Parts: sequence; C-alpha cells; structure tokens
Amino acid sequence: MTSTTYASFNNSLEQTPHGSVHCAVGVAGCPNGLMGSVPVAALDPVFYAHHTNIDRLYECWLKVNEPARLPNDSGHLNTQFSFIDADGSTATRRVSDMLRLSQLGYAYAVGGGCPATALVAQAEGMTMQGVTMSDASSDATRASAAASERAIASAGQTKLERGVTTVPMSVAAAGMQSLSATAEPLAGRRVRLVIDGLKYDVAPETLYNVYLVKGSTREQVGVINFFNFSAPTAGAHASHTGHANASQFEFDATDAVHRLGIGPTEQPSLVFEPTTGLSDSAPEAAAALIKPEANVRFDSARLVIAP
Ligand SMILES: [Cu+2]
Repeated sequence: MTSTTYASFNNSLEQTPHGSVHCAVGVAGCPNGLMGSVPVAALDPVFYAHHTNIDRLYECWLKVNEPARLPNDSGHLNTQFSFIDADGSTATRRVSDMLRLSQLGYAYAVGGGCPATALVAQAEGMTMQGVTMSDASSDATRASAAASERAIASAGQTKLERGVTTVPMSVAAAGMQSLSATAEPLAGRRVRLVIDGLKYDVAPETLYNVYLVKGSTREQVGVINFFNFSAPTAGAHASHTGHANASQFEFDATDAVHRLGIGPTEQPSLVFEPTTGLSDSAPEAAAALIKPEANVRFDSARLVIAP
C-alpha cells in the first residue's frame, strides 16, 4: 500500500497477496488444482471472493490520491480483454473502461477495512492532512528516478534448498551510506528487493516466504509464488497480466529496512523459507513437499534505493 505509482502497486499486489493466495488455496501449490492454475482458477467459487478482495484493495489504494494514481500508460489503457458473458456471448472491454468503481456500477461498503493510510502518507511525502508534496511527479521525473536508483546490497546466483536458505548479501558501501542516520532521511524514498532470473526444473509445489535479516531479527518482505510464472511447463500463464516478467520478483522492502534499523555498517542477509502459504505452515513440513528435482534458483538479488 506504500506504492505511489500504479506500476509499482500493481507489481506488488499481483504477487502478494494475489498470486500467493492462488497458490496457497490450490492443491499442491502452483501450477496445480483449480486456484493454482491460471486457465481454470475461476472454476473454484473462492476465486470470486479472492478477486473481489484484490479489487477492493486496489480501490483502497486508488482513493488515497486518485488523480496521481490512476494508470496513465496509453498502451495499457487501450488494451482490450474479451470475456464470456452470462448468455454465452463475448463481451470486449478496454482497460480504460474499468479504472474506477463509478464506471462499473458497484461500491464497497463504507468502513470496509482499508489498510491504514498513515504509512502510505508518510511514504508518499504527504502530510497527514493529505497535502500532496511529492506525488505529482511527472513520468519524466519517475523515469530519471529509476535510472538513478542505486544498489545498496546484492547477492549472486543462489539455489534454494529443500529447507531454509540463508543468503548473505554483499554491501555496496556508497549505496549503504544512504541509510546513515546523518544522511538525508529515507522518507519518501523506497527500498526495493529485486530478484532476477528465478527459475525451476520442476514446480516446487510450495511458496517461499522472503525475509530481510539483520543479526537475529528478520522482517518479511514478500512471498515468492509460482502462479503466473513463465516456466517451460507453464508457458500459457504469461498472458495473465500481459506485461509481467514472471521470472523477476520485486518486493517493497522499505518498511523492513526501517523496522530492522539497517544502517550503513550492516551486512543484511536474505532468508527464503518454504511455506504452504497457510497460517499453520511449518518450514520443515513445507520443505518436505518440495520435489527433490525442483532445483529452484535465481541469478541475482539486489536491494536498491530510489532517490
Ligand atoms: Cu487471480
């Protein structure tokens, strides 16, 4: 909910909770069962409760600052999707037809439990009165921000074990100075964890909780799931969102960095812990579900800070 642009919010929401819940509900994880497989997920009645909640979270996020947050990529807005209507006919709609609830003829009940917006306002550089300080940045500003993001820590090729995998990160001294208490505060800037080149030989049938670790404390930054994953065995899934590179996972780590108090002299680690995605999951039991030939691995992971 701390994302300030549609692209970053969409990326976060798509993975956790959207894809993670799909895989946690599906029998034997993803790509299996009904909920765990894109082409047939909607055959499970729980799909509609899940997707309604995803839609509600989008509405919660959008209404914090609708003018600045509505998607504005013309290619995306003009993309058309076709659906089968109740009478069997084909109904085609553009993305731009479905941006706001007012276009769709329904609303969520007042008091529907949107996540607290205090953190959102803080991350956005807004005052609690809602006066916009930094949310009106233009596309050009955002593009230059992305170009000048810098790595603060990274890890290379890593294999995820059938158990808990701990990965010490190499720190980039210059970047880490950004986390110094005497440096300009992080407020308004976000720290992202980007995992590139994630792949497997055989679907592991589990998810992985991803933690950022300092010493003996850890904070969760996201969940790796394989719902919308472009693996050789799951090629059809790539069309679900149209623009996602499923082998790259990106998580907002800003809150985790704050809560852990990671400073310029720390050497953070990443921990990947198998999970069924259910609340009673134990890492050992979830790890036992992973097929020995799964060989889940990634090319690199990096913590980056945007200016
Ligand atoms: Cu879905």
